[in-house]
Amino acid sequence: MKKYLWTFALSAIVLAGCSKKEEAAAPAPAPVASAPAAPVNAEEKVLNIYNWPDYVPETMIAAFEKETGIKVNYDTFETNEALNAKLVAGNTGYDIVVPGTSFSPSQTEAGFFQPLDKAKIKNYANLDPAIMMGLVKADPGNKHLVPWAWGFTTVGINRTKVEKALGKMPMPENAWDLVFKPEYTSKLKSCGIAYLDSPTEIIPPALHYIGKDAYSNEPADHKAASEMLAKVRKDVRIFRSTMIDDIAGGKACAVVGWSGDVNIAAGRAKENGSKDVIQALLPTTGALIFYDTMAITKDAKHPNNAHAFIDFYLRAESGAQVSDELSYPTGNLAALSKMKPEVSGNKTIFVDAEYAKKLVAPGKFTNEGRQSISNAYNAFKKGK
Ligand code: N2P
Repeated sequence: MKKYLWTFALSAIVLAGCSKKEEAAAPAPAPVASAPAAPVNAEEKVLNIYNWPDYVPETMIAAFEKETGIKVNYDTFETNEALNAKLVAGNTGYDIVVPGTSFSPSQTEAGFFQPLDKAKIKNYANLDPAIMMGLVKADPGNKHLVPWAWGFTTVGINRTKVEKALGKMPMPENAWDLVFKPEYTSKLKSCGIAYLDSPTEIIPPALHYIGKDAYSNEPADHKAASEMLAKVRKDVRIFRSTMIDDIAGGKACAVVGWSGDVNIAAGRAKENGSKDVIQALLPTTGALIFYDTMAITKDAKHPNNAHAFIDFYLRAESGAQVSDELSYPTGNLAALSKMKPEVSGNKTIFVDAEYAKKLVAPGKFTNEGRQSISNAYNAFKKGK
């Protein structure tokens, strides 16, 4: 059983010798030993974070900067592949990165991250022990990874547009049919089908759909997934990982996307005055769960600031703000009682125990497996 058991419980810089003037005025040069010692944690007040787009509440970074005086440089990446390439190349310049579960085990194993100093993260206690237990397989001893948020890859739809495009054809029992079965995609292409643009986001659900292990490392399985996908290739118009605007703005009516992003799109469409019903679906055969986690890079220049940010993020209030504004659970148990009831009660954000059983647990790709997945995806995308 190679799958993980994921459970759902459900200072200013103090410079040494800063008083140069006084020293110069002193009758005799002060011995070096008497100069004020630099605190071990002296660090420029900067923090470089690399995270997914649409994943942090608007005011959170500014609030952290205001409280700590630490200036945050916040950059984003759209795929695990992009983050992984940076980590493999080394010297990322980032202090905190946020890998997903299909990549974090091998990255942790490769030594890309430094162990956390939990004594500096007092809010660590807010984390859900069940989720931390689930992360142990990816990160033995929970030494490097702290949950940012989790969700699942699923089918998202603009139900209003989908029903119109299907006409007399009823909605399928299995929602994956909408994006993987030619009978449906040939109709939905008129209102727009969008896929996440990443091999490791599309091949796993395709494998799952054809009844194979979603995290298979077997090239023959990848080929079979690619062949299934080839049948719907001409109907898929958009490949984009940041597809919130495509859904909210009406360019896409059926997507292979992330649960929270579909919920964000639903909220954005409503704000823009749309009456269309936009939903993250819970396919009868299950959706694919992911956990995105914070890690401090091994060569981080600002590890203390990174710990300070992780501690800030793990406040119950921060976790509640993330779920309230971005429709993703964070793994912060203490946050649950602080969030809006319509968020904690939303079954497409916090799935119920019954559906949780259907969620496909994350798996681990080997480097060879990932290469083969990439080949299969590229062949499909190029329409070969
Ligand atoms: C971006 C959410 C990223 C989730 N809004 C996929 N790991």
